[in-house]
Amino acid sequence: MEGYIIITLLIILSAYPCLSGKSYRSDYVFNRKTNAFYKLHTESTAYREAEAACRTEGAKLMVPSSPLDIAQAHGLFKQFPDLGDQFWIGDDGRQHESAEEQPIIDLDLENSGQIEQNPTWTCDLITRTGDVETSHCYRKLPFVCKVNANDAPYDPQCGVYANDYEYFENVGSCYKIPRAAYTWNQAYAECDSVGAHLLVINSEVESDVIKNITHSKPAVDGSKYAWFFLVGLRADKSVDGSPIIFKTIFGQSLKEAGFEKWSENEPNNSDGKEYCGSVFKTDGKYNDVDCTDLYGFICEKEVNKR
Ligand SMILES: [Ca+2]
Ligand SMILES: [Ca+2]
Repeated sequence: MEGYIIITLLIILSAYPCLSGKSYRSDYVFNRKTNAFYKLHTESTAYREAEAACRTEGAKLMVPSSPLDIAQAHGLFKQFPDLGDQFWIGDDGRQHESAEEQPIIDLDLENSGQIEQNPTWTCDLITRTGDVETSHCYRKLPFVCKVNANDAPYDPQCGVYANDYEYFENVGSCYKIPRAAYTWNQAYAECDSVGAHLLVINSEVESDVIKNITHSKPAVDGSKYAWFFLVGLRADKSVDGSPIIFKTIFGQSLKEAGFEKWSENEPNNSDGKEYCGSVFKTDGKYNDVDCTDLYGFICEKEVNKR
């Protein structure tokens, strides 16, 4: 009976990591046996981008360090049977068989310039069956990120599962510009996963703080225009010429939110495609942009609600 209770308790603790004192971003799952958090990225990217995406999330491409890691990855793959058979993982420093049946040098790709430097440059992947193999790094595959529980970042002042949030006492919020260019939906999810949200400007003071932050940080690689950063504003598409009304992610009008300044000649709904909000680095005011273009973005976490 006692054993049964202990086992039940262990099952409950592993199912609810917060009860066992281990929690991380909401998009990562905890494995009690490995004491680590994992995420399967279902979108396919080249190896370098996969590495960068894991880094943005405070993790690394998973390097399988035991059969338990492989079992964890297998469990994640099973939830997505249509994703293909191969997933990027981190380099374990060992040699592996090539996953390719074709010769390593593909003349078509070489002639098209897709092979940048070394045509034999290969990266590690894991198959659904748990084999570690190698393949061309430029191929686009889904991938697995991992972070050990002891390394998983948490910022107690800002209350976020991330590093590098900066607290501004005059506003009572923490902010971060992650080093990644995402679509509006991806940016929304990224801020949300760590316990923050896409920036909503609520005052002139906050607009000034944001202007200072955007000026003090280096440009975000991959952003369509480095001077725009996505924020938590969105509008429904215009139907038959109906007015386009931007609201915050909390459902407020800009007036209700406390700041409703648009940059000059904005919002202009350029090409009829701009239904997401950004802030313009130069003046700290809003501009509408295309929700599907990649931009840097600003996450906010209120610390002292005022
Ligand atoms: Ca705010
Ligand atoms: Ca615009």
